[in-house]
Amino acid sequence: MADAAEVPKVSDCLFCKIVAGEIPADVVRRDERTVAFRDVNPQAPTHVLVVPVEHQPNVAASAAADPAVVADLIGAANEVAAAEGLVSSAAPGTTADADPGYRLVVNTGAGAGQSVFHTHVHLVGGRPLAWPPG
Ligand code: DGP
Repeated sequence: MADAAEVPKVSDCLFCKIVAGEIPADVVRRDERTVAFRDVNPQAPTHVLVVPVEHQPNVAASAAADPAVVADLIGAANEVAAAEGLVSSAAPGTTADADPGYRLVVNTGAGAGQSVFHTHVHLVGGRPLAWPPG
């Protein structure tokens, strides 16, 4: 893997520009391989996007190029969830009040609602979340 500083950004990619600091964002976590920032159009009290530094158009491409990045994204999302108070010490499966939890969503493809074609994981939480999603 190249160092983050050596990874070429895709010049017209919005999230590459956020990763590079060229477009402002409310960054809540950053390491050498991932950046997490608040969604500009939040759908819940916590709505954070976790993106890889290395540009790929979607999670399938990221997994093909570097499978470890998928674990990096989920690990980073869980850390942000904990920082947001969404990770409970209650036993899994207890009531929603005791274990409010969070949801990770990875829209993959325009038909699934993907609108920014740089891999990203939505971390959503802080309110009751219905299933199935829309
Ligand atoms: P998706 O539809 O799954 O590709 O999600 C893209 C998300 O990106 C969407 O929830 C809105 C968010 N978004 C779009 N533009 C910006 C931006 O300029 N800044 C931030 N922070 N979020 C953005």
